[in-house]
Amino acid sequence: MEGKCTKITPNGNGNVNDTFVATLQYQAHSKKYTLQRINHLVFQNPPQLMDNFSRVSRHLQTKPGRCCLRVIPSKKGHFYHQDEEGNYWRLLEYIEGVKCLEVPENQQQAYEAAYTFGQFQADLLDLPGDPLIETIPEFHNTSKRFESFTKVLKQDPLGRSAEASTWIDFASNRESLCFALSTEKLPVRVVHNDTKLNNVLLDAETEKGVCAIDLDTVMPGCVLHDFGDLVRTTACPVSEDETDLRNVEFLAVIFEAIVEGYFQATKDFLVEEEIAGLAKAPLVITYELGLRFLTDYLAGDPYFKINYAAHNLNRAKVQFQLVSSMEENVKAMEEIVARICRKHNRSLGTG
Ligand code: GN1
Ligand code: MG
Repeated sequence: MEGKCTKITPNGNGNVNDTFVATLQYQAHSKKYTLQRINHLVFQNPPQLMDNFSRVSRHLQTKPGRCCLRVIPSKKGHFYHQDEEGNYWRLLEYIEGVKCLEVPENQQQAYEAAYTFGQFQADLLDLPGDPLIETIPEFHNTSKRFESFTKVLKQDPLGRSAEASTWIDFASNRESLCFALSTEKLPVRVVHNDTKLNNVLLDAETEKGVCAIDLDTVMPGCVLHDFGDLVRTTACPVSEDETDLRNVEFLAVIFEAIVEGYFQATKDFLVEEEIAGLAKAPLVITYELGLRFLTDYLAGDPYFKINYAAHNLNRAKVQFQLVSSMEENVKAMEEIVARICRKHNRSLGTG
């Protein structure tokens, strides 16, 4: 790769890494790249992370017709570059003609996002070689997240617990959700682990799914966490950063589109026990995120980037409000999953 970097502009709104678009000029041509600084407090071993990332990317490139994030190697031949201050950077091909959404505008977009993440899982069923490294161990261990919450709550280092008491009670009363999925009995597969709606690219014109992005947490895990996290961020009319809780509600019609899209891509490999968890997974993962935001707020915001003092508390409230709305819709969710299973001649499983 030759040329001179002529422009760098911030891009995206990730809560952990920093993302930029870098423009390189070579003679009369200019080309865009995605430049990212990896948060090495969160990801403690960036070289290992980039090993996972590049293995997944190269594997996806062997699948006919698939688009995926391609990593540009450094001059030293690594898939990352470490600067003098110890920061880790990576450069990715910039994909043109795409968009990503904070909230869906219609069911079709939700279907496409779900199909794309489902296909991502399907494509990685035959990833060759050793298992991927766990970039963040116990990432979706909800019980461990609950333990961290109770530990910080006990210490209450900034005296923030009084202000959050309603939501602390909400979280404490639902500890049973930590055990709702029995993930230890489910197959371990290569999954994405961060399937927010804005981590999937859609074609800007046709709105067909293009590819999953943000491959930092791709590692061995459970398909239900991917499914649940997509529902969490898609079957709700507002984003995680909403401040008016009256706008937070679970949207069953969007859920239905997600189940359709996800099932279309995964129905040939999901086992019954996985299918049996589809209706519960969104509740668990939404609760888990609520716990994580609340824990970070109580601890003084060491993990998620914030824009204002109570940002993480507000994020926690949104998640817990959505949990409440999902609780009211559990029956409807079960019926939708059952109906779509029947349509595809798959048995619902017993869990
Ligand atoms: C973080 O950085 P970003 O926005 O892609 C977090 C996810 C959360 C998400 C909530 C490594 O993802 O687990 O679901 O924020 N990533 C990590 O917005 O913790
Ligand atoms: Mg991420």
